[in-house]
Amino acid sequence: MDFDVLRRNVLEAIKKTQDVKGLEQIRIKYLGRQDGELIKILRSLKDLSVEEKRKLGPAANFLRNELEAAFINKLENLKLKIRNSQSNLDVTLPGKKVPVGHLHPLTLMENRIREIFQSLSFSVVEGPEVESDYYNFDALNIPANHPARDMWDTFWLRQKVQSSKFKVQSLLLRTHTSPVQIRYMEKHQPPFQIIVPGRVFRYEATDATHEINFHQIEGLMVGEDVSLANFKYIIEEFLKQLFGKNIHFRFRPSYFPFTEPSLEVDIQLGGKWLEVMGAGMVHPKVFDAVKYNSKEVRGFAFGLGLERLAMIKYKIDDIRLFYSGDLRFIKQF
Ligand code: FA5
Repeated sequence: MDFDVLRRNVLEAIKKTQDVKGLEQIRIKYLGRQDGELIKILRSLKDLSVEEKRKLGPAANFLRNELEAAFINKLENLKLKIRNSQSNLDVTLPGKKVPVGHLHPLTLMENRIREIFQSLSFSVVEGPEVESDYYNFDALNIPANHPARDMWDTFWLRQKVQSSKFKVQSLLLRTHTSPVQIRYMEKHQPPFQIIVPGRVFRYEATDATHEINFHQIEGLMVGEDVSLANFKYIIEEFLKQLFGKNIHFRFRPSYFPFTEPSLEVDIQLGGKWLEVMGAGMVHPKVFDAVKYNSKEVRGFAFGLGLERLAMIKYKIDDIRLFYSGDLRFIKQF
């Protein structure tokens, strides 16, 4: 058969067919590997003379490529038509909801606490998570070998630092936000009132109310006439704004080396008292460490547990849920 005739026939057939099945039949008829018309021609080439082969061989290959491309092209067109005919676009249907991310309950809680204290004229200050033992302990009246160091199980770092102010300092992951009190007082003069939100770390066994990695918000108010009565007023105001007027809480005497007197605040959760905050009047030795005149200034300090307050607010009975990464938990907030 003449190449031109074959070419015309095939292209004509491709053009006419309107479905994938028919197209496939045409492909098998002309380009099929077993008995396709073109294959038959290619096979018959072997009986020709070398000269004829040279002439017809490339022409036959060229034709095969051209026809194959025409088939593929037609197939794509047919598929597109099918897809278009199937998409019954109904513009009156409601749109698909785009999933929007949201804040972690601890972030929500921290934002709310910042808001309340800012409304009470407190400024927000931050400090480093890797601390030296001077700021985490010594300056807070907890010297090396003092038994009170056992109150905070510590993650120590191997690395040490040397500075002009101190000889060699051991480094640790801060066990509370209280070291930022010292850092702030070294650089500022009273009166002031600050809060310090931040992440803290303790090398202790975890359970429903204890994590090794959690958050505290430190508070510090220093001035000439600051008293424990001021502390009680601020904390009552804070707790009422956070939880509402009917919140049950209690102040309980306690001990911290950097406050005197010291106390703790508990809130009821599921019939039990949950400790949410340590506090007290700043110890004169702490003022000495930052070179304040401890006879002239007074202040109160507190450190509250962010997770514990979020547990009460959102009625969560296990602290470990905050860090579980479980979306079923997170999506509820
Ligand atoms: C302190 O860390 C003191 N720095 C608080 C303080 C500041 C006292 C200023 C006086 C003046 P304490 O170890 O009790 O204290 O921790 C304070 C709060 O952090 C606790 O009341 C509790 O709410 C929370 N907390 C303590 N340990 C954990 C833990 N493992 N997991 C979760 N929350 C904890």
